[in-house]
Amino acid sequence: MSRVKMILVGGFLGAGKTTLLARAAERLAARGLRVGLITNDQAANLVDTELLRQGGQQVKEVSGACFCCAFNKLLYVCDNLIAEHHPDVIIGEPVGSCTDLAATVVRPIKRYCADRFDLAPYSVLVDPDRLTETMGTLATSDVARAVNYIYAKQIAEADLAVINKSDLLPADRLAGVRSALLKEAPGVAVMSMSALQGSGVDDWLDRMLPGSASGRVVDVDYDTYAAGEAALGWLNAAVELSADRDVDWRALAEQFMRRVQSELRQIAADIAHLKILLTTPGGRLQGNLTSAAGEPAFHGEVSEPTRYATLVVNARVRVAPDDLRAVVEQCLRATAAGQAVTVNIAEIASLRPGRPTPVHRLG
Ligand SMILES: Nc1nc2c(ncn2[C@@H]2O[C@H](COP(=O)(O)OP(=O)(O)OP(=O)(O)O)[C@@H](O)[C@H]2O)c(=O)[nH]1
Ligand SMILES: [Mg+2]
Repeated sequence: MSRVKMILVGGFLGAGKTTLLARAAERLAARGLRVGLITNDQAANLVDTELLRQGGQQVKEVSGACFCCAFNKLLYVCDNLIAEHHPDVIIGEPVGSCTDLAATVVRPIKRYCADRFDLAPYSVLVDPDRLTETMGTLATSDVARAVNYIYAKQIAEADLAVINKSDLLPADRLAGVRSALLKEAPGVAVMSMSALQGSGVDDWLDRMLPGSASGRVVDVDYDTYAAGEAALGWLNAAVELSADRDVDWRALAEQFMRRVQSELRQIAADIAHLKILLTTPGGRLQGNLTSAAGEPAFHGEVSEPTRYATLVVNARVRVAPDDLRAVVEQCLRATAAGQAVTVNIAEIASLRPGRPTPVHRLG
């Protein structure tokens, strides 16, 4: 049996991992290769899974724990993908608040699964604005320091640090971002790309397909790591929306995102990533917000008015999970009421990620 190429794409929440998975899958298909994708989250109802699936990709998810804590489930899901779709390449996206993957996933795959998987260099995506913000300002609290700690460790363990969103980066800032990265991870290979626009994605694949992961294990203090993860409130919800006349779904989605942003701002809750996927019988609209002060970005179309839609909401915010849930539910109901839309929250989970307990740790 020939080995399946496996590519893991790490990086903090909102860095562009899912965008890269979608773009890379298209580029690999154009090269005649079959691709399977694996998403990962602390809970079910993932925007990422739904988005990639609706984009026509073969996707499976590991939900309920990160790849390192659900290592056997990751292998199980890979086996299912291989049995059902015979991929040449599997690309996996670990949870964006996760680190220590070199020791807990990369090295275990290399040691125990070398006969089945050929693991590519471990890539970590970096959002230039978040890097500047995280590394450039002094953290003012233990919580902020713990979140920054995760961010720094993610970069330090990369085989390849990928500066993403290069389309937003003036040429004169690239050198500064590169040197900030090298400060965190001396000697790490660095490249830049725009996963959204596609520039650099083929170059990246040309490094991934023939390359091998090394597993650059770094020291990780699990108390600080756990404190950083626990600082983030997590919310996943699946919602059904209906009305007795056609609805302007785009307006509703935009109002909802802006309302949540404004409410969270009022309680000084820092947004790591708020993402939604609104699906109607004729279209879909993705909304992302990756900072408290940023502008929500929308992709897709729901121009045909309809009476029904489904909405998946995923929020990762530095706030207590109960408060996050209260804000999301209240904003949802207020926005829907404004357009005479009925809301049925089919499933909702809000939580704090538990302490990471990896199945393996090969230092
Ligand atoms: N301008 C620009 N935006 C990008 C690029 N890549 C991703 N984005 C945007 O960044 C936001 C977050 O992208 P995702 O791909 O969802 O990020 P992620 O790393 O998967 O986030 P999590 O799953 O929450 O960890 C979305 O609005 C994307 O459209 C890029 O190359 N350029
Ligand atoms: Mg993602």
